[in-house]
Amino acid sequence: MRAQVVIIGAGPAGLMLGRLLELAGIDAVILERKSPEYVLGRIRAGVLEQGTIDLMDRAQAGARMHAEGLIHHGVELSFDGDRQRFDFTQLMGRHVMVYGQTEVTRDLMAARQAMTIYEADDVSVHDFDGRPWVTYRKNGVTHRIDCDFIAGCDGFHGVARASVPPTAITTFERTYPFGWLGVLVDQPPVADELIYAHHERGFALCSQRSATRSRYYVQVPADEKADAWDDARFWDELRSRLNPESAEALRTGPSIEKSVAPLRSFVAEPLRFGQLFLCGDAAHIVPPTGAKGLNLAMSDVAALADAFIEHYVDSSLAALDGYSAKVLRRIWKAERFSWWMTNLLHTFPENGAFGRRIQRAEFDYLAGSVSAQQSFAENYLGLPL
Ligand code: RFL
Ligand code: PHB
Repeated sequence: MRAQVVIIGAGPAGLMLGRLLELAGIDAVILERKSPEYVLGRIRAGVLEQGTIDLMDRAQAGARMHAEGLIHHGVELSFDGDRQRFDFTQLMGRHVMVYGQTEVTRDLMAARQAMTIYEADDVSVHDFDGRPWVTYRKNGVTHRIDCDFIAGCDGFHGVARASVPPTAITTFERTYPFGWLGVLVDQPPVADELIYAHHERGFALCSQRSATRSRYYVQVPADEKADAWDDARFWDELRSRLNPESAEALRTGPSIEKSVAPLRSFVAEPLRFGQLFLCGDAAHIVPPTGAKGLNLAMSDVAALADAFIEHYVDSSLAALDGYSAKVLRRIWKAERFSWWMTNLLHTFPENGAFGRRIQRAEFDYLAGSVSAQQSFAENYLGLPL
């Protein structure tokens, strides 16, 4: 088989890239290791920046998002029970949308007309410095696809980045000694807007998926197992980290999903190796605190799709040549913001009493300075593409 572009991974990055290319008349095949049901079962991001909303519209996949997504005009930060609301509309004249990654993925799957090969085993990339080809195994039979380009949209543990010779790639990484234990529950959210809370016992986040479904997280040690937390223990811990009014308003119930996600900052450089390009979590990871991971994946995809279109339509390689440097500048800014927000709100016992006082001073500065609030809002809402 032959295709112009082979995309590895049918997460949000791969599906969006595939959709933008098919709308431009470019023949792109997606290879995904898991089944569609498995991909849709992963509960992840919940906050979409305007750039992501616009991209869903460009992909002609935005109708349900506009009907069901919740527009959020602000967010609350709370520090040891003291609350500060950030009014996005007033500070920046913009907003975000709460719409689950699962739904984004479902809408992109439904919009796609071209071929996605699910349950493709042993995907491997060949000769990406020359004329690339990709092999995979399906139902025990090995297949080969010859192509012009390969897009590695296969997440942090994927095969694309791992196939690059170590001497050709530099990686930058910070792991945090904690993760987030997340719970999904069919109960109305504790508040209309998201609450990011710092407490001596650790960070907590109150998020939501709809008027009747909520998503909550608490900071736990990195090696914590979700099984060690029955629902009662989770709700008690979450309540203890919130301000008293929110703790009182919390509506609990049986969890419908519970999992621990590790926190990591990671960037690979460059993001192009011959005819192989990296996009999304295959290229970078941010801790989820700034709600940037999915949005950053989407902004990589927008740049790469435009570069492929420029190549096939205008016969120009300039945008493909510029892809890595262009997106890395934006990636590092999102890394900085996610790292900063993680440092502000989590408990780092190793930083001691001095570290806590600095965190408190940072919070007080944010609470008291309109310029600091604007800077926060500008980053949270998403920097320009
Ligand atoms: P994905 O979603 O990991 O998809 C990669 C796909 O590639 C497949 N794959 C392979 N296929 C074929 N062959 C192989 N060898 C393969 N190896 C892997 C996988 O099965 C998968 O289907 O990466 P992508 O598309 O780059 O998307 C990135 C986002 O998923 C991620 O950045 C966000 O979920 C991060 N994130 C958040 N981002 C936000 O923008 N806002 C948020 O509010 C937000 N909250 C979160 C988050 C991530 C979290 N976790 C679990 C890490 C909250 C959490 C808890
Ligand atoms: C979520 O709803 O899952 C979510 C929201 C905001 C974040 C991270 C995760 O910063």
